[in-house]
Amino acid sequence: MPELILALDVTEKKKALDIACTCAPNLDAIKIGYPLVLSVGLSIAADLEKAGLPLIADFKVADIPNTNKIICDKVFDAGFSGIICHGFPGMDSMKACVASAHSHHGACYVVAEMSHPGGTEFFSSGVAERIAGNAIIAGADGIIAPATRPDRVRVLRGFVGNKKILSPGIGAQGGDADAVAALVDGIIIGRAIYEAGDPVAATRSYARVRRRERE
Ligand code: OMP
Repeated sequence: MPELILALDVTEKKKALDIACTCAPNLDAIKIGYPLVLSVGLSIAADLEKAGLPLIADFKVADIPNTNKIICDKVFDAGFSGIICHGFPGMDSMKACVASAHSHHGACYVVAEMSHPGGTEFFSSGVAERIAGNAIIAGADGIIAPATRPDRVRVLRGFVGNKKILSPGIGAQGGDADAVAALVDGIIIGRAIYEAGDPVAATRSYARVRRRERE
């Protein structure tokens, strides 16, 4: 039963809060990142508390361990309960994110393979598999894997076992929720919801997928 995670990549505070609060009953979490935080500030995390949902910070953290720790500590202190980091900087960098997340009772997700067409340029030839495996060794709570390539999600599942797979790329990027719902723990959807004429109806349209049991 995958969770439905809204990628709230809007750049206006009022719009962000309106969409978050009206769609919240049909969502499981909200992911925000650079578009919203650079537009309105990190304090949006506190503002979004009224939506009553877990907040995942998508900063795709990718630095040396010390800088990663500082970034992650700031994120969790601001009220987030999850962080997304990159795995390519290495095990020590990932571990710094995981340690910060767990010391704040939060979760850390590592990007294993990206969903856009260019995502196969460097994440191919076994790199995604290595990142996924290392993410689990580092103690991460899960990985990000592309809904645009369900076959790759299947392969990556073999490297992460029962850890979570959160999967973006549905809708605007061409991925099909039905094709990955049985394979993943969370589907991440942005434009198909926040650019819809009726975001609440768009969110509700995924209720059927949220209820689906894993095969
Ligand atoms: P939409 O394409 O509008 O549904 O948004 C997808 C969201 O997932 C955006 O916030 C992306 O930054 C994010 N995302 C990807 O699209 N692909 C990835 O490989 C990884 C992410 C992510 O880490 O969330």
